[in-house]
Amino acid sequence: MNKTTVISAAIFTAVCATGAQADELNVICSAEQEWCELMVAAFEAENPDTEVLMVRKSSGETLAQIRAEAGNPKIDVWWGGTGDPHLIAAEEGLTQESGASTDELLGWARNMSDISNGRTVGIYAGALGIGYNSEILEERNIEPPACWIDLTDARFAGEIQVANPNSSGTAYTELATFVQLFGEDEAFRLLAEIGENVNSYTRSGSAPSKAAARGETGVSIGFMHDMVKLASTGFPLEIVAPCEGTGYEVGGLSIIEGARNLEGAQAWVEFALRADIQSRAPEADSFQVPSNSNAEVAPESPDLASIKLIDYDFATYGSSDTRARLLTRWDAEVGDPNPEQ
Ligand code: S7P
Repeated sequence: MNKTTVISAAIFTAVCATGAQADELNVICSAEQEWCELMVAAFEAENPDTEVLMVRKSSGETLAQIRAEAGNPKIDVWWGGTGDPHLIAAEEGLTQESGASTDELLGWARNMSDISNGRTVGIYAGALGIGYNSEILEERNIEPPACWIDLTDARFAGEIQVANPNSSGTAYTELATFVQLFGEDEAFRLLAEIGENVNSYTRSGSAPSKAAARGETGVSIGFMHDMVKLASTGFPLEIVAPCEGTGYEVGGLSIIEGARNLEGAQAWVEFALRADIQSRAPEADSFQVPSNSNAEVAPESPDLASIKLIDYDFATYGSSDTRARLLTRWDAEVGDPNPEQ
């Protein structure tokens, strides 16, 4: 090979390398890992010129990261996780209007868009509940819980696991649900009493039900759809819709303010709101109720119409001040004696 050929080959390689370079789309995903991975693979299959770099993080932790990176955002789009922190990010100007059409979406999903002036939108819904390991409770001769109030009973000493609301959107939904069901002072009294029975506050919201399924704890608090996933794979996990009523989440989807790949982020939003894409969630054993009215609802999905749901006030509990105040009070009056690092 002569000198000219070597130079041409080098230029050709460089041009090819540049030409083939994929656009990067940085996604932070707050749903379960399996579903996050399915979404990434499906998006890349439709958009071969985009490489999706995805990180999975709990909702409260994601809000903290987006706040910390506000001056120099590393993330383009935040998909999944409870809606309250998405609304707070919108209120704080950390996310931007996506321009997504909400025509096919159910009312509770459009509501998130209305509250946030189009900065977040609902992608799924799911109700909060109690899970228990029937074999463990039977072995220990403990009567299963039917109501939130039962969890304050001494028979559950050391048996309950729940997440920390500072890091977990699930646990923040629980905190906000208690305040709406019982009034603020009574809610904190009950949460502190339940705290006497808690063996561990986890960072992630789905961890307690996984632990209950495996028999590492008797009782968990979490989203019912996460429990369905475990029960449907054969674990002895029973699911309780608490007698007093319960709260629910609307999972959020937001584009970060200052996103480097805005076009890619907008494409992700359109993709994630499509009925055919939402209908694929059960392939990843995710059983939330989809927000697109034309998406298929898995037979395993908890029937929200048959659960006594509160009229969850997303505008109030998805506001920065309310969350900060409730978390400060939770730290002072309930608290986690052994926070996870
Ligand atoms: O995908 C399961 C799920 O329960 O996880 C999300 C949750 O916010 C993430 O976990 P954290 O509680 O740790 O924040 C829910 O949105 C979703 O339904």
